[in-house]
Amino acid sequence: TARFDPSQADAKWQRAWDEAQCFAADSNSPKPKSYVLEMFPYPSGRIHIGHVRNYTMGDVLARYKAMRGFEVLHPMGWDAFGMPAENAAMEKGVHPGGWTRDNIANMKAQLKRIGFALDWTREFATCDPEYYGHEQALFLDLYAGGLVTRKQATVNWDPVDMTVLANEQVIDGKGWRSGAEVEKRKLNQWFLKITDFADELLEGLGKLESWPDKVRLMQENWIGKSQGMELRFALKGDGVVGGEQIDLYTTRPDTIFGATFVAVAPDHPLAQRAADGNPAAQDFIATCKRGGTTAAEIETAEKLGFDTGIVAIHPLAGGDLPVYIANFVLMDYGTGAIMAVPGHDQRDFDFATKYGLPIVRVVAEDGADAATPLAEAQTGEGRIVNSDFLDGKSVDDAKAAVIARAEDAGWGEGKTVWRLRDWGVSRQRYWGTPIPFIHCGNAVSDGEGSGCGVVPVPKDQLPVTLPEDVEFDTPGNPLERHPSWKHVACPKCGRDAVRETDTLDTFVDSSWYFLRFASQPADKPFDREELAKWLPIEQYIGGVEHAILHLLYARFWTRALKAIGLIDLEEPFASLFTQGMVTHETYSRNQDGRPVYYAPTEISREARAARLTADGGEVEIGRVVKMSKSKKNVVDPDAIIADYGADAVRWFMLSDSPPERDLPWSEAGIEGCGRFVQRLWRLFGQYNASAAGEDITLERKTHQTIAAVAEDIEALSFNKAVARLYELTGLAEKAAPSATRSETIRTLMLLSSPMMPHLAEEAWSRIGGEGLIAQAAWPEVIESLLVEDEVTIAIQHKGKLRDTLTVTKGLPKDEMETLALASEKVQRSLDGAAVRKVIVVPDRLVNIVT
Ligand code: ANZ
Ligand code: ZN
Repeated sequence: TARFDPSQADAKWQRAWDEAQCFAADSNSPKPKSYVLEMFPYPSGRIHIGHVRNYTMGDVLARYKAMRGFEVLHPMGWDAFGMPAENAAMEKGVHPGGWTRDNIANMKAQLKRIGFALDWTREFATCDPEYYGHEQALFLDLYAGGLVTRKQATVNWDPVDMTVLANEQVIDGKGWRSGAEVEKRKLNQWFLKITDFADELLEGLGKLESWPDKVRLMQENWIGKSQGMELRFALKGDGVVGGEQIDLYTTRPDTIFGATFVAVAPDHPLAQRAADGNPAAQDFIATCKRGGTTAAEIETAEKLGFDTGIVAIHPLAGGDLPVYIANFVLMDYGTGAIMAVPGHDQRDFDFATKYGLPIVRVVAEDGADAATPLAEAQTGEGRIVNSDFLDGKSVDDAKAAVIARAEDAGWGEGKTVWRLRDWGVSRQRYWGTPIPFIHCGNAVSDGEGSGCGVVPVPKDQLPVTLPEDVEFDTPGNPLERHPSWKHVACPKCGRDAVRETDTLDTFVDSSWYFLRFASQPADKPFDREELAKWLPIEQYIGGVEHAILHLLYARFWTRALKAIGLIDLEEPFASLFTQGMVTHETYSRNQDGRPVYYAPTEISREARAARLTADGGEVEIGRVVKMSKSKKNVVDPDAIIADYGADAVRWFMLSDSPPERDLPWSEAGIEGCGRFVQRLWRLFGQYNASAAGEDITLERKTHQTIAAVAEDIEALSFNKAVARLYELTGLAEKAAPSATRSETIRTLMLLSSPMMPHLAEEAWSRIGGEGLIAQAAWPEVIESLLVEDEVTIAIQHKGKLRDTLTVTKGLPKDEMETLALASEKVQRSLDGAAVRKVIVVPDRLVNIVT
């Protein structure tokens, strides 16, 4: 037979699947349902190899599930709002919508060329007014349910781009695009009350057994439940009112006798008061604010402090503790003020060392006592020392004792605090879902001072669509500048009012898209009964970079929608899989101290060196790292599909590396896959329906492979499934023609079809297989062929081996005995002697005693 030609076969079968509507999920099907989903892509321009790996895994599972008799929902769409579209608008003068639509068209064509079994009838982009209109409706429902608030929040404000920046967009205190010094501003922002669900979201993690442990742990840390105590120290000093107290939060009340000073955040009211009329304090606070804003940056920054001159009184020991302003204390955690215990907290230790404050040991680990000096903070377990009535207690007992004492005396109580903050969803950007509210009053120019305030857009006026005619030539939010868009009549009183010009964080769009995939009525976001048919998602697959935010937000939306009575689901993703990255070495040359990278296609690679094809000169070979545009170590999916065909690329994505590990791209690897495609094709060509004869060994191996590949796919161990298919292919190649061999070849078509669907379809059609292989059933396993079911047993008489017999494994004792006694050799040895006893060891031996 001729070579398999993907350039013909791929397109042909993709068309056949489309025409047969093979992958359109029917929610009315009587079959059991299975919802397989990969994280939908951002339409940045091109599909990259990471997408290909991600979607290939989901595709194999979806195709396999369909073969197992499930009605499979495997949809695809576009996470289409966001900053890159506006950046493109600013840089290239194109409209964000047009840019996005073009990218979607390109990327969709790319996905089609890989032959994914996707239900394109359910495709949507989050920038479709229909989709974001339903999102606006849900936002209003959440508002009505008390889960949306508007409050003042401190934001990073870029004064040049005139926009709020996320923490990640502030680099060394400067805006990532403008390079301008970022200011902290207090602005009214919209929030979703995720903190109402902190406890549930934490508890729920315990039930997500099919999630990777590392992802659960990351979410747990992000939610950050901390059991501690809030306590109050009395204050004295300049400017302090009599009886005034300061609120502190600690997780270590047991160390209270080790507290040697108090520290407050730079934006704590007490710090503000100390700065009043004190230029040195003002300078200090300004310095603190210039530092990075993330918790990680604050942790690692050098400790800085300013003595306010205010003094706090220790509630148990009675001594004076100076109150410092400290850069490592955060205003929005706990109470924004701490009792500092340098002996047992490293931050406090560093600070005390720098400012010459006392360090007192109050916990002694094994081998230490009250007098053992501290070279660093002791943060482990131990017995309490130097602590009056707590001496000798364990850490836990001492915590309880201090809380009890404080609650009695009224200066403190046990308290749980959370690291999780409400989710600020306001973005001062154009390319996002408009937040469906109208402001009546304050900003109105009709002379009237006040109006109706913040008014929801009536649902029958949704969607609030984005205006098309916007300009990106000036910084700031185009919605704010648009001449007419924001001016509307107040839905309540009819007077002039203005629309909210903030749009929603794009993470909102991806928090419920999986619901809309399952059910798409025109008049509402989803239909509850339809959702119940498909959800929860049986398998969700995506990158670990979404371990925290996207997955937590989606879990929160699901619970929030349940709380307001819209759905019946608690957790959207029954099982989660995070795949590894596709990696490649990098090629670069040093130019003026900076690396200039070259693409693999520009390189000729030798055993130890790499040369730039253009000039033949050597380039440096860098480490094997994630493929990225900036390092140019990317391969273009289109190019490799053109070279090797979709099936070879799919096969490569599944081979060699376990799916959770990184997959190093190699030219040799993809070439090997291309060769295997042809090898299978040759074997498929040897199918002969009229071959006769049995081959029990091959039959056994075939059924073992059917069972094992099924297990591997269900466990997402694709590389193992691939290895088994290699093995069976090798055996079938070597086997002599027989009916069994033809059956094995046919089975191989079915088993390989989730991975190499085009090749399998082509082979299937040539042997006259019924219908499309994509719709064929997974081969039945004959259970009895799974076990190596014959064993050789020994038969002894008078301590000597008289005969061996091959019997079925697990043969009952009495049958073994009967067979043994029936042996001619045994009868000869017995020579008529009376049998006194027969000892049978199952599957091993029969010992006859006379
Ligand atoms: C006294 C103490 C002694 C503390 C000790 C720790 C160890 P987690 O567990 O992460 O919740 N803290 C409290 N509020 C803070 C804030 N706004 N900014 C910075 N640090 C703050 O951390 C709680 C601990 O972090 C608290 O317990 C407090 O220091 C500090 F041996 O109080 B501890
Ligand atoms: Zn009004």
